[in-house]
Amino acid sequence: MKNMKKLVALMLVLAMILVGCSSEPAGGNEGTEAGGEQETFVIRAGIGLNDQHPQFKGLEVFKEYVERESDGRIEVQLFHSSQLGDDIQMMEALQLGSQEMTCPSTAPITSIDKRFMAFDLPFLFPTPEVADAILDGAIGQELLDGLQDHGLVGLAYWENGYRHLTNSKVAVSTPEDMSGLKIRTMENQVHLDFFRAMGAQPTPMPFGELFTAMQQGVVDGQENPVPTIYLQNFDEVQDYTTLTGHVYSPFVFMMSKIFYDRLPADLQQIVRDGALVARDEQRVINREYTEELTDGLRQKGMTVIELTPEQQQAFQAATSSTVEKFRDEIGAETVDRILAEIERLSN
Ligand code: KDG
Repeated sequence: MKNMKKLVALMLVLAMILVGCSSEPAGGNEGTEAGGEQETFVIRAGIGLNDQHPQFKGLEVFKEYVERESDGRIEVQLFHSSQLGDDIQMMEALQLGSQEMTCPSTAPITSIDKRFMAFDLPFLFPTPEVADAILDGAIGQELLDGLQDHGLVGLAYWENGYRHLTNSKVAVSTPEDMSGLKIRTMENQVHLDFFRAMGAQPTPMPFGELFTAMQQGVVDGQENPVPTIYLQNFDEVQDYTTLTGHVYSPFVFMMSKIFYDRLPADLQQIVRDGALVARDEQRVINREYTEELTDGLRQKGMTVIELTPEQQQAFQAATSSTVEKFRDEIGAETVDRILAEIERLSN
């Protein structure tokens, strides 16, 4: 019996090695140029959210653009709902060259470059327009460029959006109401810190495990933007949404550097342009959905709590120590430049 198990395990490993060896040519990424034919490439782009989410709509725009502009030399295959793994696993696959594209929130990218923690600071961006200006400006670009040292090509910031709290226990309108609530957070030190500061018990976990964790009562709640709460049907396992808007969450649309370096220059440019075309449309769709679906949550039966300016202020006050705590770890220069830029753009 033991030997049988060993044999099966050995066969599985062999099968995986064989699949691994044959998948690239079959996927077309080795390309063909025989007989004057041009090289062809396959991009597998994976995300954690489902195919109803504006993030997936962004991927569809990208696919349409790249396949059209490359005249079929690039095929883009789309995978949603963590079919290819969670954010961290997919970034690792990009680094190894075994997957071509993904689009994580900035929060898990901090395991690769701590400067991205700057975007996780609570109550940082006052409006989406200020966020756009900083992300699409010099600072945002420097951070994207830095990913090249880690085997990733950061192409553009897309929008996840302002994150809000949901839970199954209590109608939260003050930080005190959060006392003892078990809240799933993204895998990110800044998020863990400010949820502790609000009095909650944060539990980091990948997005793909979240719904079941709420269903089984492993956590009482979570935090995500409105389109995610609505489109992932969190109302089935959560009763209350509090519009805390405690952090603005960007996505980074990125490519494996190993794969990018294999593309001819004209296709690299098409990929770069497509990422920006898709960014612009994705942000528009995300903002429309955010507006429409906030009321949709009420229609689905959730209690939606809008905070008064005083209540909002109480959440900000509770988390005000986070910036100082993380300034050096993130890099004081990065934090100060971002804060100065926000100040300039807000006046
Ligand atoms: O596709 C993106 C998701 O994997 C993830 O980043 C969504 O905001 C998210 C979360 O809470 O994990």
